[in-house]
Amino acid sequence: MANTENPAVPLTGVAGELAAKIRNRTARAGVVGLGYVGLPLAVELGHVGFPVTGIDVSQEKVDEINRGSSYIQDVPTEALAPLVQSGKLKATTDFSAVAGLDTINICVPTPLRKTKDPDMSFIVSACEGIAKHLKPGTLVILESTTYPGTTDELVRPLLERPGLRVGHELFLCFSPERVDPGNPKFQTKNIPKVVGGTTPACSQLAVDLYSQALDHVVPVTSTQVAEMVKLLENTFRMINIGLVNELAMMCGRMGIDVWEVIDAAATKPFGFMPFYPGPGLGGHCIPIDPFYLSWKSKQAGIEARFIELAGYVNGQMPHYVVDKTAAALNEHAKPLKGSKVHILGVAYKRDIDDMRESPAIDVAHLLMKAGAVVSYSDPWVPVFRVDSVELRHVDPLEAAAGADAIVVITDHKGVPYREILDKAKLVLDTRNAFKGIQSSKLFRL
Ligand code: SAJ
Repeated sequence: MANTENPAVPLTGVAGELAAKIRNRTARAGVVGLGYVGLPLAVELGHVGFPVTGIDVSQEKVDEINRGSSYIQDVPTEALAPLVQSGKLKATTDFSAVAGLDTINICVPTPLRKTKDPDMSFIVSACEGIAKHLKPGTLVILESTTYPGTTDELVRPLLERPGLRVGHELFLCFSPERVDPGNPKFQTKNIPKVVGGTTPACSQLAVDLYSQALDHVVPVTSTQVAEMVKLLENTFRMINIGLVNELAMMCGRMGIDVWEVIDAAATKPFGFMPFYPGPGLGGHCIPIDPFYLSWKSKQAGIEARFIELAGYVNGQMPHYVVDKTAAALNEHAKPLKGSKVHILGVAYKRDIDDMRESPAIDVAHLLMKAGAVVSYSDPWVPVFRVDSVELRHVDPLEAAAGADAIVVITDHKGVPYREILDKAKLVLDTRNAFKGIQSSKLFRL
């Protein structure tokens, strides 16, 4: 049971009836979007007894869930299967299921367009599907990361109509998803859940719902605050990564070991949080979320200069890595053109299989454009497509001896780095995977 900070708001009428169903866990819960956010949430709600209906546009995902099989790394099939077999959790592509739901969590993607503008098409499509079948007495919570104002300015008009007034017959909230794929310590159940409602009754109902399934619920006073919380969290990371990437370039010019600098700074027991340079910014959150904020702040007449600058610096890192590779090969009198360059690790971060926005894609593209012959090893990623070329994972020890240069892009655990260095001609380490190891063959960011 969660500890909630705010005293309960007295709920009567439609809200009171819904609150009762939530508190006795007979409320029929719906989750729209069954990805790395939606499926774990659906399982947590099912685990505490709610009948759950997952809705997704992918028939393949729906079929796999209804077979009791999980396609999400953080949701073991052993956790999903019993819920499906008992009938507690089912999935469908049919939005008419909304008519039988009391609560609906919207967990659909919010990518960026090529123009770095928010792509709201998934939210709009989900809301249009929901609106067709929405009944009075339903709680709708948007979880997709988005700009402040989305819930009240975009979602509310799509769902609200006479007899479905927000705060009366319809209850609308925003709650940022904070899922960190692959995190062994923090998963959906034990990550504090921020939630803000359009009205106090909306907020209270969402607090009641999350409190049944999650360990800690953090109510805030509006949907805009809740939307902004998530953007601050991830913009904070993106800008600080940009700072250390710029510091790495400075240290490179000054012959200072940036990794040693950061490790020593991290001994400060207060007022400092270490971030580490790398080959660029990958993933589905950090490179994207801040641009939702800069887009909205531009409309408010404020230039988000930190975000734009950090975006530029982080975007330069793949080029910086390729320049460092060329410089290292130059030490061996080898041009980049025609050299065999083997990449270690292509997923966007350590110990996961996710390739979204991975800097490895940019680095490999730039290396190929410069005429290098690129190969890679990544135990998590069997196939790596770069431009029109399909590369396949090869054993790093087999590749090490034949490569003119090895470039560490993602430092997965369990890779024989020491043995690779012994066999390699030269190694450029962009992740400090060879921490504490000195070798004339070893180059660092
Ligand atoms: N990165 C660096 N240097 C760093 C940290 C990260 O270059 O010091 C790179 C990573 O290699 C990766 C990218 O930035 O390419 C993003 O890394 P991330 O550690 O931020 O991982 P994500 O993208 O999975 O971010 C998620 C976020 N979770 C949510 O949005 C719910 C983020 O808020 C979390 O803080 C982060 O996981 C986490 O802490 O693992």
